[in-house]
Amino acid sequence: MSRQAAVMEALRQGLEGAADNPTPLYQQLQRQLRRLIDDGALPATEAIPPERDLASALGVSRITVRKALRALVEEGLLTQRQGAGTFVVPRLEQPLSRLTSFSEDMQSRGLTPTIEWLDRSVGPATPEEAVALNLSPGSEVSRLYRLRCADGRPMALERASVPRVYLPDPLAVESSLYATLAASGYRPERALQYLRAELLDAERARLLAVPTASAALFIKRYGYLGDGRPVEFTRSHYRGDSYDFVAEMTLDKPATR
Ligand code: 16G
Repeated sequence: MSRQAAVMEALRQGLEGAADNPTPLYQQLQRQLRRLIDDGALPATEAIPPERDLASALGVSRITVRKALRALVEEGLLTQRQGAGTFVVPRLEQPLSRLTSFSEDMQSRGLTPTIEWLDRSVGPATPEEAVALNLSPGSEVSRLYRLRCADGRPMALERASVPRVYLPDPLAVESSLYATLAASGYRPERALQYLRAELLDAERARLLAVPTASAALFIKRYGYLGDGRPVEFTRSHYRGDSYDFVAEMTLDKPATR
């Protein structure tokens, strides 16, 4: 069976009994397509079957198909290219061994990074920040809270805290935190990163343009200067449907005697 035929078959099975289901038909189709995208059954390189083929194979109207596809475009999972068809938006891979910035990661993939600022302020370190940044009580930190987008598509929410001695004015960061820190000689040279899965609350989901309780990767990054002083404490929520973090591993060589 060709891949397209297998996709149609999976969709047909997924929609069995759809008429008895109170959920609107286009939402049921949207859910089935999302499942196939998540499973990797629809590769990013191939156009998904045209609207009329989907409609006739599934026995639904073209309007239903169009609404389902449009909803997935709005979710950021599909993209429509004029004259070429509808494609799955590729997931982004980020190697875990290199200390790069969001701006650099996006630019290296030919994507344009943009920011929606949610907060840029200065204040006394919270107990969590004081521990993370090894600050004494009352020390000031600069805070940046931003929605990070790639080609206009929301990708991650990031809340960064930097000791004020290294970033006196958070408004100095126009786009890249690392570029601003590098300009004054304080770019992190080493970092520790902790990743865990989380479900997005309603507010974060709204900002990231996904349904409430969607999966996200919650990442804490502790960045250090060359001499070991902590310079960055960042907590990020990356959309789980858009990002793969990739680590290369090698087998420990047995000690030679
Ligand atoms: C990345 C880092 C974040 C850092 C930011 C700087 C992860 C999980 N997080 O998003 O800790 O603050 O890059 O990016 O990779 P910028 O220089 O573009 O502001």
